Amino acid sequence: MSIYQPFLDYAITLLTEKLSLTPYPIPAGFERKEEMSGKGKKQETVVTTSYAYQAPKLRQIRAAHVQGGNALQVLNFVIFPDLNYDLPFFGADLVTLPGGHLIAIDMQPLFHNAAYQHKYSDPILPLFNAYQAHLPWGGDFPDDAKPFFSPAFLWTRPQETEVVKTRVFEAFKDYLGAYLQFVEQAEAVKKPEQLKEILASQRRYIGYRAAKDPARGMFTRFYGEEWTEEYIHGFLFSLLTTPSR
Ligand code: DBV
Repeated sequence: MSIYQPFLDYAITLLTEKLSLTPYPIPAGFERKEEMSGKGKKQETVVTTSYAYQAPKLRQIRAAHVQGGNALQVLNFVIFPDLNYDLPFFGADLVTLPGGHLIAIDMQPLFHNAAYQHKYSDPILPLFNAYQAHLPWGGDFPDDAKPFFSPAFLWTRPQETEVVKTRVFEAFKDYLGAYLQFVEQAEAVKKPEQLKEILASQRRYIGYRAAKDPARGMFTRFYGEEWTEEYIHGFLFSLLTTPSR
């Protein structure tokens, strides 16, 4: 079984319990994609499955799960709030490649000011500090990505798979639980000025992530350019207005 299947199962079960989840459309042909990759003994089937839901206050909850054998496992899980809430994004990028594991978990901020940090980062700092003691900072990451992370960004490159299955899984659960508390407390924004800023910030985030998706190379190799660009722009990072509910 994939290392990240329990993460996905946990998240979907928890969200189903706590929220009124309904399906969010996945474009045809993107629910599941499977291709053979590599040659000879190194041949592996790479399967990518997609999951998507919506809930009150949350316009898209979506996951992409890539399974290509022991040395290629990815779970990218993002929650995009409705455009009339100032909630951060919940972002988890859990990546296992031949070189090791790469873990990014954060409540990705819409704004960088003291009030926003006080509201959405400070409450997470105790969790962050507790986990960082065991999950050391993962080192450099792209400068232009920095505006999209919070002071509670858990970014680490564990050597041991066991650490992913234990500490990282615990961190994922705790961050997701804390996120759901924010969601519960969140109240709709009414001020037109603020709504405009939220929309602009969500656009910046989506634009950046679609443009700089670190999985672009991998997906293009496995599934070709056309599929990959459609998947990134039409599903992973898109600002479709959700169907009315
Ligand atoms: N990353 C995604 C999606 C993925 C995915 C949708 C479905 O956004 C996978 C798959 N991330 C993925 C893969 C790699 C990374 C790396 C396959 C490895 C790429 C490689 O080594 O070839 C956080 N993810 C990374 C890196 C970071 C993140 C910082 C290292 C990139 C680097 O060093 O160049 N999460 C990622 C990120 C943002 C975020 C960049 C920006 C806002 O939220």
